[in-house]
Amino acid sequence: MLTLSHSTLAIDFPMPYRGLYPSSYVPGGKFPDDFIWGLGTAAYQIEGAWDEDGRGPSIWDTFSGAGSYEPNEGHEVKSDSGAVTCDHYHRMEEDVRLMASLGLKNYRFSISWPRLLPTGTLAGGINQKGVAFYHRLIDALRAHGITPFVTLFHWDLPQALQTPALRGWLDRRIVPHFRVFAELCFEQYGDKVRYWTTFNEAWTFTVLGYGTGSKAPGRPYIDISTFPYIAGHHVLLAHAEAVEAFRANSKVRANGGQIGITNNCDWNEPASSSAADIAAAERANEWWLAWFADPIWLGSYPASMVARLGSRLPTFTATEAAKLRGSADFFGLNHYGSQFARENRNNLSNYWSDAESASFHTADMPRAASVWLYGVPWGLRKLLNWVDRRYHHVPIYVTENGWSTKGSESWAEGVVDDGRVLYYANYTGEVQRAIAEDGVNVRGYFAWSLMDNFEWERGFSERFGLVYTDFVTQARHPKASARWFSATMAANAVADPCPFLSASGGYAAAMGCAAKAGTPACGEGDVALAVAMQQEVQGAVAPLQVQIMALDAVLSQVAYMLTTLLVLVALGALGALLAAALVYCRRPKIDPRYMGAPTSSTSVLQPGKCDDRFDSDDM
Ligand code: PNW
Repeated sequence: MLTLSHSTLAIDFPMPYRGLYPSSYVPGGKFPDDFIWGLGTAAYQIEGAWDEDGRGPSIWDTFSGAGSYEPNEGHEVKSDSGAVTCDHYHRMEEDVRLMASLGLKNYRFSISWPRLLPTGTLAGGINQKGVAFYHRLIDALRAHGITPFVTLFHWDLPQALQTPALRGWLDRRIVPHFRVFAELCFEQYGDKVRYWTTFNEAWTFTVLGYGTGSKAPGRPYIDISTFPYIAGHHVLLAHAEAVEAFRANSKVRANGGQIGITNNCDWNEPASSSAADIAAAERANEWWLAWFADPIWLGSYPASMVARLGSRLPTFTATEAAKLRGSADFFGLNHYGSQFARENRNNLSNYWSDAESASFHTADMPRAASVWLYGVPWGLRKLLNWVDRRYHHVPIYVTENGWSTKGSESWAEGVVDDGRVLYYANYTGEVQRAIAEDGVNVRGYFAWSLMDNFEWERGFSERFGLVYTDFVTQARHPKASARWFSATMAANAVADPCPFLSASGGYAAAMGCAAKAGTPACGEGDVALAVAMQQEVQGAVAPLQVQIMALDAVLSQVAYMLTTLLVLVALGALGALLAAALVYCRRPKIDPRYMGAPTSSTSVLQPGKCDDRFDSDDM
């Protein structure tokens, strides 16, 4: 049993903290007995069936170009939309069986608002087939012993609520519409679902959806100076309304329902120990996370934002602030990577410069396939500590954490995901330390994502899944990371990554796996490369030497591929020969003994058999 005492565990990290990756690593850290492990998805990213069974269009259908819609200019991978994606709508039962086979006990997913309310409102009618779909999903999960964690809004706003007449989250009139949708969900599923979150990542869909336009709705609804703050304000008001409805609902009350909100944040680490940089990093964290969390847990926007933004930041009435304060039972936190922050004074009026903080990454931060994602495990521990202190030891669920690889990977390549295994081993290790050593109240951890899916404006060009999705055949292939995660969930402790790493990837050696019994042996070249990668991080080896070793590894990779090709060609030739021989042998033959007139008891044409031309019947 872990004994945690918050008051005695006020650990301050050195500032700045220069962590290495992987820094030190001790697998095996135990989690509290009631710790919740899970995997997550979002409706638009996996369901497909965008225009089936009465579903209405969402802003992501129009943004990504489903059906005959023209993709928005902010949508990067124009060929990819969410029209089909993982086809989960038709493969739901099979996917739930897959989850059960991984030993999953908790599953986070979202409900598609336009599948329930095709025009977003009750006036447009309730789509009963959509309602039934989530009943079937929830029932299937429960039948497999999997607890559902439901998100009401994961970005797929009904298109009918994003028009020139009602401009989505920019229009205050959306608040009651969201409340009605939330009430419908509580009424339908409240007796079966205990854990709810109102919104997923208000930061992302307000800043990127209404600020830069790289997410829906994008153009023409963007203005980086004011729109994120206006949209964010309405999201907060809608959250408070939904929570009020939740707490008034007898079904969810009888079921012991809990509700929260999921916000996201990278960790911003001060670039130096100067007071200016420390303050700039603090502002960067406030502009990202406290923006949405302070009103809920502390009752007002952060003072730094109020001071800087003036009239660009809407204000809450006393009644609204009171309704918001305390409107969450837990703190949902999505976190992927970290960066350094330094002071950057300016007079601009732009979300990105408003915090007067400039961010940068260093060479020791490994990069994922997503341009914004730099793996820095210690950043999560620091962020958890920051949330714990600012929000008075609030119960935290890490609702997303994950690592992306390239969409072009074949399934054979994709399932060997050393980088992801190590990302998770390191990040869950930091969560474990935040709980056991720092006393942070972390209740659960959901890895993102169950399977590769539609990665928003990046389409299928990035894979975040623990299970590989073949988007042509719709086959699902669990990756090494899924096996590692199963082991971790089962042990309720960070599983040793060694048995899950490929022998040839280089990481196994860097992690010291080769030295352990029963782990994959690493080739010598791989060991050298892995060690060089480690030393490069520590500045001990000139980068050129590392490049040469990397080149060496690439060359051996090419040699390996060529050898494989040769073997395949040889096998092909052998196969062709065998086939020819078979055809030759099976050709119709005339037995030499019957070259004369056939008799009634024998047949002229014998079915050919290579080594058995005359069997006993013929003698
Ligand atoms: C989250 N950023 O999005 C979402 O909740 C998921 O739906 C998504 O698939 C996942 O993370 C991976 O992208 C984010 O730029 C998108 O910092 C962008 C950022 C953060 C989160």
